[in-house]
Amino acid sequence: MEAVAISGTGLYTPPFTLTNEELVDSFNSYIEQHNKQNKDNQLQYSNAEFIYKASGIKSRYVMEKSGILDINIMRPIIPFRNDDDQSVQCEMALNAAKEAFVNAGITNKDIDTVIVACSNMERAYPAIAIEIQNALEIEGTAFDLNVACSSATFAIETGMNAILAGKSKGVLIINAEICTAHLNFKDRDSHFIFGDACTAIVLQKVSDCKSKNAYSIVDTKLKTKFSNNIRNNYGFLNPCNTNNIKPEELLFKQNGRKVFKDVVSWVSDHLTGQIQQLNLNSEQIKRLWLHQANINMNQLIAKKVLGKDPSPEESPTIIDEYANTSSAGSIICFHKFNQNIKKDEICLLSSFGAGYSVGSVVLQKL
Ligand code: CO8
Repeated sequence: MEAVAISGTGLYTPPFTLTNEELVDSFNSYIEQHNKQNKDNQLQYSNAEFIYKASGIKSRYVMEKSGILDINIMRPIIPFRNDDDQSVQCEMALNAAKEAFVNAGITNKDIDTVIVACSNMERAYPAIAIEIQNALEIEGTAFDLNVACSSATFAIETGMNAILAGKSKGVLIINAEICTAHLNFKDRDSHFIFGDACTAIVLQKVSDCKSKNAYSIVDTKLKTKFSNNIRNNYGFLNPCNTNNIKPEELLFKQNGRKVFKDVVSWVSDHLTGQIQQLNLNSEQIKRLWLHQANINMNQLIAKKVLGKDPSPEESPTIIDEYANTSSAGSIICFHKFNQNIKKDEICLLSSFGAGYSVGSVVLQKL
C-alpha cells in the first residue's frame, strides 16, 4: 500500500528571548507592589532556580516582551490588526512554511490542503488556514483544528488519511502557537510555563517525495479522555457572562501535580502499547521526539518506553530554550534533531495535552 511521508519541516522562532531571571524579576516586582497594597492578602514570590528545577525551562521566545515585563500590563502587547492586514498567526506560518517547502523540495503547487493545528486561534473565522492558503496561492482546501498540545499529531493523522484516501496530494500543517497570550503572568504556579513558536510540516506520498531527509509514517495512534486538570476557559461566550469573573481567571490553569502523575503512566502505556502492536521492541526505537512540557516528565516517559535511561540523543529536548510551545514543541524537537538517523531506522513522535489527549506517530527514515 502507498505510504505517506513527512517530507519537510520548518520553524519560525519569535524575535525576543525572555529568561527566567527577567520573568521572575518582573513577577516579583508585581508581588512587592501587590503585597504593599494588600496587607491581608500576601502573595508569594517566584524563583528562577525553582522554575529550572521543576520544569527544565531556562528561557523562552516571545512575540512581544515589553508588555509581559511591565507590571502594570503583564500581557504581550499585540495590537489588533485591520481586516486587510495579514494576521499574526499567518505571518508566523509563512516563515515556517517557507523553510518546510525548501526542506521538502516542493512549491505551493505540490500542496492542496492546509491545516492550522494549534491550541489557540486568534479569531473564530475566516479560518487562519484559509488566509494562509490564500497568501501561499494554494489551490484546494484549508481548515483549522484544535486539540491543544496534541494538535500537530492529530493533524498528521488527518492529513495522512486525506492523502491515503486520494483526496489530497500534499498537506501543509501549521502549528502557530502564541502561548504567552493565554498565560496569566500574575500566577506564580504557571507564569513561567509557555513560550511562542510556529512550526510547519509537509506531508506527501512517499512516491512523490523528493526530499533526502524524509520519514515514512508507519503508524499513527490517537486517544482522548476528558479531564478538567488543564483548562482554558477563554471563548466567545465570555462577554456574555454576568458573573464578574476576572479576565485572567479565564486563561490557562492546571493542577500541575495531578497532570504530571496522570501523564506519565497514560502516555507511556499508550506508546509502549503501540510499539507492541507493531511487533517492534524498545531497542528498535532510535529516537523519541516528545511533547515539550516538562523535562522530568519526559525523562520518566522515555525511560518507560525505551526501558533504560535515555541519552540526550535518544530523547532530545528543546524545553530549556523554548519552554512549552504547546503543539509546536515536539515538532521543533523533530525539526532540530532528525538529521543523523540511518535509513530504515524507526523513531517515534508524540504529543500529549489538555483534553486529555495523546497522539503518537511511528516514523521510519526513508
Ligand atoms: N517559584 C517558587 N516556588 C514555587 C513556584 C514558583 N514560581 N511555583 C510553585 N512553587 C512552590 C509551591 O508553592 C510548592 O511549595 P510547597 O511545597 O511549599 O507547597 C512547591 O513549589 C511545589 O509546587 P508545585 O507542586 O506546583 O510544583 P511542581 O513541582 O509540581 O512543578 C510544574 C510545577 C512544573 C507545573 C509541574 O507540576 C508540571 O510540569 N506538571 C505537568 C503538567 C505540565 O507540564 N503542564 C504544562 C502545560 S499543559 C501541557 O503542556 C500538557 C502536558 C501534559 C498533558 C497531559 C495528558 C495526559
